[in-house]
Amino acid sequence: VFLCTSSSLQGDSTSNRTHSGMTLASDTQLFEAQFDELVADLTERDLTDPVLDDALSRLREVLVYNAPGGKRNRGLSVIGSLREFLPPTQLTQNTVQRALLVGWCIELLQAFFLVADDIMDASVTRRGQPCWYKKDGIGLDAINDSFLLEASIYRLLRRHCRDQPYYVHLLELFTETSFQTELGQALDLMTAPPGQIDLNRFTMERLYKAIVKYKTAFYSFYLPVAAAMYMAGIKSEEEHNNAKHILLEMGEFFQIQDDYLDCYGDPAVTGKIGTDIQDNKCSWLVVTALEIMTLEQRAELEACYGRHDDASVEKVKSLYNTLQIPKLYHKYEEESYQRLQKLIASHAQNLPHSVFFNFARKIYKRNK
Ligand code: DMA
Ligand code: MG
Ligand code: MG
Ligand code: MG
Repeated sequence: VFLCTSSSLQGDSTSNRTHSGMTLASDTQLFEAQFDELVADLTERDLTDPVLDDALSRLREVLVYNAPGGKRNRGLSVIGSLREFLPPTQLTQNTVQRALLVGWCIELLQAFFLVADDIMDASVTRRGQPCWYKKDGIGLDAINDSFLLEASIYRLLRRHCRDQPYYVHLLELFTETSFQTELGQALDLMTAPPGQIDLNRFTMERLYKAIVKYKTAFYSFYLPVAAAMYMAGIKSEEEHNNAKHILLEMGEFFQIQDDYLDCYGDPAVTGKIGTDIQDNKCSWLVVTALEIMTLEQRAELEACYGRHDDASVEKVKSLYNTLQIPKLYHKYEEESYQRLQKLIASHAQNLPHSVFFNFARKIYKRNK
């Protein structure tokens, strides 16, 4: 089922041609193909009590609406990284399938965070469709749906990885990473109380960097690579710390991009409508603006940040433009990439540099 003749997949640049003229399905295709299997796994196997039928069909709906449709960088980088850590001979079909499955677990963790995040941030769209809680008849029941997404991770890991030597490492990695993300979300939310504008709170070094490290960098960057490392039998704390050092730096930049796109991205491309200004968020844009603005501009910002009326939001945006924030962002992006290259050279040590460059290539200059 995973092996197709080259003619059936001609022109598909994502698949890999073998020397025998056959075309091997790409990891992306294998990943896609696994989703239905995983949904069936979670909703049709072992919980067969008919009284649960409605709840399980709700779970199916939640999974289908919220798990696919993203960029899948996190999910795909588990198998991507594992291919760099292990020689091809050790990558049996079962190993590949398990890496894809662990990748989906990361996508489920992401879906869990996003369903909740959209409620907390009062967002409207996600991945080009209404946020789950915004759908008719869903509302705050979405809170329980987010718990279902999280619980699904551990059911899948148990079913598919329980007999693997790295099982406990993966469990600890997922629970620890979740905790870190939730601490980051707590900081993010506490710094942005609705209606209480206090620009003095927003600092780059003390606050901003802590928020983004915890709410985004651990789960988006360290988690997928660390999972692949454990699957490849790489357990040493030193190796993990080296990888973490590089990946958290990448994660910080990724969230800075997310903040930039919240204001300057095209919703038709990003699939989401920005809310950071209205939500009084400690965003890279506002923190950077605060570092360079005059006292008059600061007073103006104080009067219109964290408000929901269009006129106030527009005033904040025009302040950002006056301060040439887009230019500063692009300069920052360039510098960040240079810094990352140095970091990879100095900290990757025994780890294949390609793991980090593959990831970096996907995120720098992104517009979604
Ligand atoms: C995202 O922060 C962090 C998590 C843990 C989902 P965010 O609210 O800026 O994300 P988005 O812009 O996607 O809503
Ligand atoms: Mg959000
Ligand atoms: Mg948020
Ligand atoms: Mg954002």
